[in-house]
Amino acid sequence: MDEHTLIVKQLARDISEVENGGSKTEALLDKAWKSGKFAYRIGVTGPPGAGKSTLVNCLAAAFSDAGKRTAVISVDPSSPFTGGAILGDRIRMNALSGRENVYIRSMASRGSLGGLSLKTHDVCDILDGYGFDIILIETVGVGQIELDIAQAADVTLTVLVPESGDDIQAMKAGIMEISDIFIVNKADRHGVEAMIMHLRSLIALRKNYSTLPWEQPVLRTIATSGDGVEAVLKALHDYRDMLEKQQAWHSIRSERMKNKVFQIVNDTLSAHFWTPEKQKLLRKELQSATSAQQSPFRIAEKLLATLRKA
Ligand SMILES: Nc1nc2c(ncn2[C@@H]2O[C@H](COP(=O)(O)OP(=O)(O)OP(=O)(O)O)[C@@H](O)[C@H]2O)c(=O)[nH]1
Ligand SMILES: [Mg+2]
Repeated sequence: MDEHTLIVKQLARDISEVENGGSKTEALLDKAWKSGKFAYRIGVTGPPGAGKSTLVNCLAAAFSDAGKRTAVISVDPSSPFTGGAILGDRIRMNALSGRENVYIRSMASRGSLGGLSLKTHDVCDILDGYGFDIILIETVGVGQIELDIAQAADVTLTVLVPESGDDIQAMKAGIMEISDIFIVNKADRHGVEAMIMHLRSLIALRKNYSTLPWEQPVLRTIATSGDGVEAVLKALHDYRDMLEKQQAWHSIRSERMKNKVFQIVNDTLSAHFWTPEKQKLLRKELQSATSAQQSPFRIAEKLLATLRKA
């Protein structure tokens, strides 16, 4: 087996280990952080079928052509199975599979939605450690979980289509806040101008989406033919430039680090706290809670009081 194949196999194993929360997770993340390398993380979100994968394909090919080591992660929070959508992505992604500097991976939720965005962070850290320059993270849909996943990224692209009016209506605040770049894909269809105007008017209404000096651009693409992809690449480049000039490139990373430390400490404290005895005490209190006319605060108080005794 050649060296490249060996590295890719090792990478796949490392990612699986981290995804499953295996015993080597900490050691792998230590090693990744030691590398001191950071990829540019690009989140791509938007409603089902908007053309996210087709666009990600175009972007990955362009980055790869420019000599950038590029990873594509497609995260599907809607299904715990490696279902049709991801299989479809895989087939289309085959256009990239001959390239040595492109790595493709899909992640499914396996039932626990909450953990998925945290896992996505860890997988990105592993990819950092392997020296990737670019990580494209595709998530289906426009729900809260997808927004969380998108926020694992340095920059978020929202891909819409001329018919996306209802999706925007449903998710208006979330979409407007997290999107750094808007794309109206399927610009070969009727209604593209109206959608662009609609987005621009919403952007104009939301003056303070970010403290960074950045105006959310609205770009049009035809991902199937590659039309408009150059402008998307330029916007991604400009955004990163802006982050670096504002010293935000580092503050994003330290903010992520802080969140991770909070999460580790909270998980550890909570795991220590919920001993079998405390769980038993909780069950006992719950059984008598209604008859004793207690609020949850009083039960929590009793449980926490055991800390003081300890
Ligand atoms: N007409 C037209 N069709 C497009 C364009 N971009 C993508 N498509 C088609 O739209 C369909 C969905 O594209 P995908 O790239 O799979 O969309 P997606 O957003 O990744 O879909 P999910 O991951 O399933 O949410 C495919 O049949 C694409 O060929 C475009 O610009 N114009
Ligand atoms: Mg897709």
